[in-house]
Amino acid sequence: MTERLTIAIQKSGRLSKESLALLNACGVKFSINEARLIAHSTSHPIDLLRVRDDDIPGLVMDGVVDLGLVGENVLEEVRLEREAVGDAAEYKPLRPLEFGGCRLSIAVPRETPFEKLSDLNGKRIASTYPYLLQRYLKDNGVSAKNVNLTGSVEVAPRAGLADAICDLVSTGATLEANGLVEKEVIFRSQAQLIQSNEPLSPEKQAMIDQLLPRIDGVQLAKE
Ligand code: PRT
Ligand code: ZN
Repeated sequence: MTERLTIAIQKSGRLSKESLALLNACGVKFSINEARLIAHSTSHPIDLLRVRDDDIPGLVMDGVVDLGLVGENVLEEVRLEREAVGDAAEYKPLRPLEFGGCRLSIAVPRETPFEKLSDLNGKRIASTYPYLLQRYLKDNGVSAKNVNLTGSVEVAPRAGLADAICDLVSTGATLEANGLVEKEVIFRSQAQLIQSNEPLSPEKQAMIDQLLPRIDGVQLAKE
């Protein structure tokens, strides 16, 4: 029996379309059934696992899947969290991917005076990225409190839950619409292709060795 390479991608969200399109452009074809977690390639012995983006780093780090396509923001946040609790947190970075670009930034309400990062000392900052945020604050000698939210971070100051936020920004329209001003970029991100650290069979390795130059070709052609 041929071994099947498994790749985790985001099921539905900002990375889904481009993840599938990249694989497709590399000649790896799928016919997706929206209701299914797994999609078998119609052209290669490859299976897609379609999951929430937050689950992708852990699946790769635990060796449950061979490859994953995920935003570096989520990847690094999960890595820091797993490291902190002693779970496996290793992976092989294979390629930066030319989509999913964004930045994780600290923003404050328009009317809040803010001159320097240390103005946040003793303040509450709402975020979905507590580990990236705390690492940045610590590196810069600032001590602030995390208010951990899984969504609606941008409304936290108005709701009286926090003094500032730390959230992903791409165009800046969401900050603007919520009366917030971006003050400090703490992490720049794009999607990345990663591999599990587990040893792979020669068949699977051969498939990856074939896939990588194709990805390079597709990305080069786009430039
Ligand atoms: O359901 P699942 O957990 O899989 O999806 P999700 O809702 O957690 O993630 P999703 O689909 O929103 O984003 C997936 C990944 O896309 C992120 O982890 C980033 O790597 C990348 N990405 C790129 C972004 C953005 N740009 C982005 N702008 N992710 C989120 N946003 C959000 C941001 O949180 C804010 O609410 O868009 C809003 C800001 O956008 P602007 O354009 O108004 O600045
Ligand atoms: Zn998510």
